[in-house]
Amino acid sequence: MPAAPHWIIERDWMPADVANALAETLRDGLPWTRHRLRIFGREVDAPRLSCWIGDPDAAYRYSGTRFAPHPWPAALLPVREAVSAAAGGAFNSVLANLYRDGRDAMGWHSDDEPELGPRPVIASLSLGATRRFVLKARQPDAEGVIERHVIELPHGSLLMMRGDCQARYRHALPRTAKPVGPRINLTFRRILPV
Ligand SMILES: O=C(O)CCC(=O)C(=O)O
Repeated sequence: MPAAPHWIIERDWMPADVANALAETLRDGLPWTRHRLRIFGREVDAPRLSCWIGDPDAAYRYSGTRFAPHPWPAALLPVREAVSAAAGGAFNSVLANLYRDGRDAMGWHSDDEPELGPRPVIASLSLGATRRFVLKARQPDAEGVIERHVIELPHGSLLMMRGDCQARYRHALPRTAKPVGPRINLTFRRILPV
């Protein structure tokens, strides 16, 4: 398992058949919506579909919008347990994202909202098409170089971001011109009372 201080990935974390069944259940069963994002003071449609899921008190402010959580679907309860056990701490919410094809994407950002706390553990489970995930340092190093890492996220992989990952890096899931099928990503988070 390749490790870096601020993230770790386990590529075959969920068996492929379990991941197939989960992807199908979520794709057909979640109330997917297009979130609105505020970028440079302008409201735009997010280039993907999303669903915020969590315990009733786990409301989340994301890109200027407050999301009340959708209740946990039965299919996600064992996944929440297993991901929490892998992370060594209980998650009370998950942002589900559906990337319908290579045109859907996630722009540069850090998950650094105050309700996540200063050094959040965020566990990111990928289902479906492999997509490229990119991390970029927020500040140049002593030589003026911006550190950059590219990680392929295959079906059933679990990426754990932790420590100073959000404070030191931004991350993105870029568009791709390659023909790719749909992908669901689940980013488990612990929302703290603020
Ligand atoms: O889809 C992904 O792997 C990235 C998701 C993400 O960056 C987020 O939900 O904050």
